[in-house]
Amino acid sequence: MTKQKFHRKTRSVRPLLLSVALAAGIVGTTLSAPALAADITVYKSPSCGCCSKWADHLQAKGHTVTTKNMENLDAIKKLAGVPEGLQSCHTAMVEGYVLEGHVPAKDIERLLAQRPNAKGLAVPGMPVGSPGMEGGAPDRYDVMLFDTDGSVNVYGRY
Ligand SMILES: [Cu+2]
Repeated sequence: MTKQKFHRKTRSVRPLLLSVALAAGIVGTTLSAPALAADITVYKSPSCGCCSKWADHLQAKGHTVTTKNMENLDAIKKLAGVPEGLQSCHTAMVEGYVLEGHVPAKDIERLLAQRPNAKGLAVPGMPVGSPGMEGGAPDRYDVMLFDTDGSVNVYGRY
């Protein structure tokens, strides 16, 4: 009698666990919430519209963005160690990494999951079609992984 009761209980627990996992986003790939929501600080000039659009893109992907407006970004880029050839409109920080320019959230999420030994990611210039630079015929562009020793490698291709 007691054994039968136990069996009945375990059978009903399984579907419950599955639905909890689904609700938490553990099961299923169609949910848009990122595995890890990151805190990203964006340094931009107050008049930069595409910088704000990039921040909107990150927020739309579930990340928390803090924006710091400043007239001159040279100091922050130097402090962050962004190589001159990789510079763009805005510079951002996330969990010890530097983000320069219109880096897609997807690559930031991969960076935070893989945690490579590097300084950060950059999308040099402002390619059309990158997040925050929508409109017009999209350019092809690369997301670059850069390090303090001057090494630069392709991290993502678009
Ligand atoms: Cu821009």
